Amino acid sequence: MWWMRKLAKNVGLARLKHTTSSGNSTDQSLAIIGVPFAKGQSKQGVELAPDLLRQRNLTQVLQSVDDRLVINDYGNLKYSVDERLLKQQREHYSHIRNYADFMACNRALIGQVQKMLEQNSQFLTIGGDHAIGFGSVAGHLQHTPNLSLVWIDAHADINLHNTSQSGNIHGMPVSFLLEQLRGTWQHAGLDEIAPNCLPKDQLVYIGLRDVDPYEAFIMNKIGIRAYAMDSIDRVGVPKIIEMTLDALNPQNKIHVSFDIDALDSHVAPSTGTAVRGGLTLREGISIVEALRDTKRVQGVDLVEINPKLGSEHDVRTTVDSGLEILKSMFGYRRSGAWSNIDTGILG
Ligand SMILES: [Mn+2]
Repeated sequence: MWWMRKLAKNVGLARLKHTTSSGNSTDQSLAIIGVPFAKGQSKQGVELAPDLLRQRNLTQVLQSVDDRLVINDYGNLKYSVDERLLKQQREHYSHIRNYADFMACNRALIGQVQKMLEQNSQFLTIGGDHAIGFGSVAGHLQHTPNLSLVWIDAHADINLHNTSQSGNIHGMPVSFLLEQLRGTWQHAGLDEIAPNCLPKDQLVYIGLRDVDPYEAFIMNKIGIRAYAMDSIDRVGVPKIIEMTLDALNPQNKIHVSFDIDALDSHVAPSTGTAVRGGLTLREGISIVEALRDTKRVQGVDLVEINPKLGSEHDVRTTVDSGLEILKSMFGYRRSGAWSNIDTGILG
């Protein structure tokens, strides 16, 4: 397959760059990892998204935004489940579906993200369901402890093992990341696999509109900044962006975890837990543009695109929306850009 050939080429390139880099190179390089993980929820199909985005010319689309960006596609993540994790699942987390798979996949992703950041200036993780947000952000935190997280989503994904109604672990990844909730996962060995965690004041949610009662309680109790759709309606996206950036430490790098269901189901219908009344595509683009313009975004996730849900047209619409978000995230300017052209034309 073409992307595997490209992968082999790019891995060679990344190594070369890594070994010859003087350490202060201004080269921008973006690592891409696909994580075809679907066991955080119950619908099949979300595991097809990484390869579908590649077929829809993901790298070419990003390259067209910035021709100086070096893009290194690391292919799709592989993992294997060991007996120790199955034992943990049986003993402590039996009501969570696929806990052992979740942990095995995220452990592998934590290592992969650290490796990619040693070799590249930025990375993009493509899901899969949002359960992989744990490994993607946790890996980022192990490489860059001073990190801020913007979680753009219809859902808060902050359930605990004892508050989740469904047992679907894609509704829990944030609780694995937060310093203040570590104690609730005492059997998960988090201090061993991801000792650096996120302080609650460096997390901002944008786009919420379907939050469980226990999630709302937890967020309120520990004081998490969340701009749900009603806040956006009251003050508008520009103000939400301003408040988000004011809240985050300006010295920190930023991780943007973008769940496609943050967008309204009209522009992103092919997703497992679509909710009406979400962000318009323009609002989504405005938000990621503003984050990008800080020049501090170092890690991005795009998750929950499910090509098996909806019609062919629905799938195309959803993938197109995802690509628009990624384009803006990695440099596309709606007002035009001239940094790459020969400007001698006007004499
Ligand atoms: Mn989510």
